[in-house]
Amino acid sequence: MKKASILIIYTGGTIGMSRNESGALIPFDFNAIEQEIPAVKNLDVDISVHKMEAIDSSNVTPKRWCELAHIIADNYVNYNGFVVLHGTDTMSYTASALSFMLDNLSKPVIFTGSQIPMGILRTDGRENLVTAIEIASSTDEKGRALVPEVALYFQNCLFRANRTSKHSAEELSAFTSRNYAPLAEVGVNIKYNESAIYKSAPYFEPLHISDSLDENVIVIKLFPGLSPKSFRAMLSIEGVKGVVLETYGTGNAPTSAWFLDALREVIERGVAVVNITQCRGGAVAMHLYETGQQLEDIGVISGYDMTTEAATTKLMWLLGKGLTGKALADAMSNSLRGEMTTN
Ligand code: ASN
Repeated sequence: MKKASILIIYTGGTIGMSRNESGALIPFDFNAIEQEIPAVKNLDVDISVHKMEAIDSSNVTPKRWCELAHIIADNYVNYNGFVVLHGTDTMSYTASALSFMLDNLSKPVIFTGSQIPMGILRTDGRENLVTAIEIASSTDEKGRALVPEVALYFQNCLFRANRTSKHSAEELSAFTSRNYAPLAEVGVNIKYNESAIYKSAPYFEPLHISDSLDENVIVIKLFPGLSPKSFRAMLSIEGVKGVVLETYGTGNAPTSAWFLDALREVIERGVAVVNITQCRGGAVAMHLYETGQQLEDIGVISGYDMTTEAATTKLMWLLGKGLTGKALADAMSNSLRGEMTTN
């Protein structure tokens, strides 16, 4: 049987660091991956590496999401799967954006990285990388990819990427997916949770990328003490077309007139305001309390149980497609890539 071929796309982040002879951390040479990680040889997989300019993921912008989408599209027919090595800080944003931008995806795109550089003995990068490659190359008995979606592998768990957030700057299990079960759990064996895996496109449909993103989106996190002046200033930033409002609990916010009036005004001007909760787990249910109901009444869109990362990137993507009004609200409050729970 032909070996699976995997393209590793290296974008930077902590994982790509290794010690040189004098002990300093320098970017690791991913062309020599089998030298650095002998375990890769045992995987029975053909590996190629595409190196992007290595950056800390705090410097990632939507432009880079587009470059990444194009690299995947340009190489799509030649590989069985893709492993994207990315800094952890904004990995969930990039991976969420990619989940929307890659239409008809039927091959695995597995994001991973590390908390400790590859060149440090106790690195978590080695296991993350080797297992991500194994997952990206795993197929069923008919040769179809087991995980044909954008996923994120970290510390023994494979998650749907657009359900994840980085929750710890310290723990090696840096990511959580509080509102969706893992796609696989890794111990001695990799146990796939088949019913949780997203099967969007019929196998072998051509991939299509929709890469026009509208960056006129802002995120506002509510906190007791947010002043009318700062709230209005944020909402009146020139060109803003979309607001992700991080509210309390099940989507609650102050009932003060200044707050609701400011929101009503921007909504009447055509700005999309999406309500998501600041809580890591659970969902927005605006009808539950008066403090949420008032938001619903003025036309705030429910983001239900989406993460900030998914809501922000989805809003940029939908605005980039030119959606407005009801069409935008419908798309925003429905699951398009498994990013939110539907009953
Ligand atoms: N600052 C790094 C990054 O996101 C953190 C990491 O990769 N662990 O690029």
